Amino acid sequence: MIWTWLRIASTAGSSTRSNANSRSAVGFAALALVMTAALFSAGCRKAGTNTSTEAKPGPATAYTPIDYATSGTIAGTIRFPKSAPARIQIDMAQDPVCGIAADNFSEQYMVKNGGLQNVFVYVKEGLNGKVYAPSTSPVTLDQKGCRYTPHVIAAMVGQPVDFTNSDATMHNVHVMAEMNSSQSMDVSQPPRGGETQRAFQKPETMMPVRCNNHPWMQAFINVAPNPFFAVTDENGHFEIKGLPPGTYTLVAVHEELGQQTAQLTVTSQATTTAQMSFTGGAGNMAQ
Ligand SMILES: [Cu+2]
Repeated sequence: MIWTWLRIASTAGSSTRSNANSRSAVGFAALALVMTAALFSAGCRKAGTNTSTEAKPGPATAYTPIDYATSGTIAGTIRFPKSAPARIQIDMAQDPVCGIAADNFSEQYMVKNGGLQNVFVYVKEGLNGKVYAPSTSPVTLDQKGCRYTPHVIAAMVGQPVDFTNSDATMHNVHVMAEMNSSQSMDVSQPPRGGETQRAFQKPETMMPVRCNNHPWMQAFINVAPNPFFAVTDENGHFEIKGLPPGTYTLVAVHEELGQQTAQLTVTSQATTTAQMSFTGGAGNMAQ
């Protein structure tokens, strides 16, 4: 009997769910059993708070601001002391558009004066639970001259990544993510068009990107857990600013050579120098 009344009252309640108190439902149930009405009323209010019309915004994520007045910097060079394998010229004749593009060379080992380019460097540990807001500025991975450019990119978790095609030929963006498998993509892009955007949700290093149309094309996407990351330039140099004073685990990841790890202490208004080397052969495998 009570169950029957509850079902009737519940039906009435659901039709008036936009009223927080659902007074008509409460009154209806009260005719039968005061206690039942009291129980139902409590339950109805609880259910009502879950509806989209009444949902209140949850507490905003408490992001830690970057305080450049008190923070420090990590800067340094990633080295590859051995002689690097020669870059190999890529035969692009299979596509007439690519065939007339500028010469294209393999980009696995980009070494200049011992400095290694395209190394993703990031702070892996030491932030003690601080959460930072991702930048809203997109990082762009373009297809130009039948190659991806830049060869290695990095974005923070939640930061948008734009994929574009500047060439007069059809390209394809095939991202082979593991941690971000829900964001994996295999998207064709028409000549000079097809802007596609993704925001990766989990930290992941060296996600391969391939073009199904041109098998030599390859790039790598890195997704950092915080805003303290960089990709080494043509001299192997990098700089990470805005770190609160503290001790950090810095990780450098290369697409072929794996990763290197260092412990560093950052102090306010100072630059801590990081020198890391890939000594050839595989280091620890990238994660
Ligand atoms: Cu392509």
